[in-house]
Amino acid sequence: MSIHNNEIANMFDELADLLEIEGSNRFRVRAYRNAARTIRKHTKKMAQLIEQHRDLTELPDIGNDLADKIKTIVETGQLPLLEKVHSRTPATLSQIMKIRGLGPKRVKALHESLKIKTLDDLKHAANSGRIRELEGFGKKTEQMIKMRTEEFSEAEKRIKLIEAEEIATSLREYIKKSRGIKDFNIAGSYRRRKDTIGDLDILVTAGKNTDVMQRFVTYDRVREVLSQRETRSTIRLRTGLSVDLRVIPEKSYGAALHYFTGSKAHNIAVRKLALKKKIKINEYGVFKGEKRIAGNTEKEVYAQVGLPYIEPELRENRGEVDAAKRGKLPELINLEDIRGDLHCHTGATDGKNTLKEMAQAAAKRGYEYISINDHSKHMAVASGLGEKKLLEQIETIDKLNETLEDIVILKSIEVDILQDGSLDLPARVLKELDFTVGAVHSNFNLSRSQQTKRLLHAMDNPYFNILAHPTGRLINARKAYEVDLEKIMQGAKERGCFIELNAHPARLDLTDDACLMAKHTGLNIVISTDAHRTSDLDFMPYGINQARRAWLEAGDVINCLPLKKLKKTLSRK
Ligand code: DGT
Ligand code: CA
Ligand code: CA
Repeated sequence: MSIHNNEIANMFDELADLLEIEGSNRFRVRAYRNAARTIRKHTKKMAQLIEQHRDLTELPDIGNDLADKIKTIVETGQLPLLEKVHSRTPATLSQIMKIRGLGPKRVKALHESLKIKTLDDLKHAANSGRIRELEGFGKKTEQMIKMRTEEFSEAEKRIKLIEAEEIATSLREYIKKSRGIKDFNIAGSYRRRKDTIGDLDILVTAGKNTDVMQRFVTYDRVREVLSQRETRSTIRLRTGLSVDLRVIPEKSYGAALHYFTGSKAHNIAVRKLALKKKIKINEYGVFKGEKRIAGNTEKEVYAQVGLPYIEPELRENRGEVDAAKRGKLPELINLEDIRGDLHCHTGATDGKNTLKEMAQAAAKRGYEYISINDHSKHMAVASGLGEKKLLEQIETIDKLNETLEDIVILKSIEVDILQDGSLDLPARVLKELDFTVGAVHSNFNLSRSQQTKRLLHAMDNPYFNILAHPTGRLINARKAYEVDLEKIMQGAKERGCFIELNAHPARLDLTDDACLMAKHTGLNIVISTDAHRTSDLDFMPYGINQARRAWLEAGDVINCLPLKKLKKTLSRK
């Protein structure tokens, strides 16, 4: 089983946190943090490098000792030093360190004087007024801790889909090695491709002598086993994520998959139909009286209530059951429908690759076009493009396009929308571009009406075409700014502009609800990755997930258009 880089990095970060709390030498602490950063950023898996006998000490900040530790983690899933530290200092303290305003000294004091180990302990202590009594804390700090603990547990409850995928990939490899394993699937919100995940719901079928449950509860990344029974167990992983595993009889697999995929609201709507037909649907099958009439596959389950198969992304009780009944389900967009990426950066600003590298990477993904949208000056990226530099880039692209055979680079920019809604570059240069993408990177705190006015004003500029990451949210890190999305969408439609569904798995800030709103407004969208390096082009599936959850079809998304039509669609004439 090959461990994901993020999981290795998390171990080093946790080690650094705990050592820091223990008052360890700060150079040592920093060495582990730097290693974590190197590993997290590395595009190849450490496991793969080791397999190829590559010298890990060639990586920045990795010396012999760290290289050995990485090898141990890859081979055993464990870091012995971290285990040793755990015997002295509870692992949960590293979670408490993540609360803004709580550094290692304070966490240490809370642990030593108040025996605080977990977030819950911390919450209780703050609520009962015990923290203010501690030296160096006071009433204000206690208030701050109380507020931030609540915020934190709210955000930490759900993790990003991409994080769940990293964890699920390792777990899948491990579980699939169990004796007698047949089917394997992850149901729940994970299968419905929600942008955040509460927990994982794994379903398997297996032969009689399977050891899958035993393997599951002894997985090396388990923090605690929350419950263990013959056909169902729940574990909590070191990352804090909990995972259910259910062993299902083969004849019930479809019914169980349907039941545990949810959503609950969708299941209820389907069961209502069943009730009318005097049949019963549960996780074991479809029953008429005592007689089991279906349950092998999901398709069978739906067929029993007179419905065609409904894609998991649609199962939110947002009208899908009714649409299915009337044969009006959408033909959901697929990754293969995408013909290009319309928001990408290069090393000219804060990207990591050259124009040519980005273009070739897009061609490799079968795209017809890619646009380059480096930042304008105002965004305070070290080298944001001013007028002169942008004109140079335009010239370079024109030349490059003459040499490229299977892809066209479109000339564009991610121009900053200033506080008053004006753009960071003059019309005389914007008109030289194929199209303009605009975005907000400052003044997130304007009032709702001011922010709305600002964005509408930006779209008044005749060269403006696409509003990028229109709400600015970063999952679990930054809330969306206040803006009247309905007005923005209406305004975009009237002006012939479009809005972006940013596929970056930490953004996806046009939520499924918002994408649905766009569809109802009759406003087409663009799905873009905001790639800062070639590998980021692979974020596209996250955008597709979100779009599918919003019922979008290829015809609702303009980067499904062939180049000629795209150009025509983008021209505001
Ligand atoms: P999550 O984990 O919060 O991201 O969301 P889900 O949808 O994965 O929810 P979860 O893990 O609580 O349950 C998985 C599925 O199991 C859920 O989507 C539908 C089904 N389920 C759970 N509890 C019930 C229930 O009480 N009634 C029905 N009909 N279905 C349930
Ligand atoms: Ca779940
Ligand atoms: Ca669950």
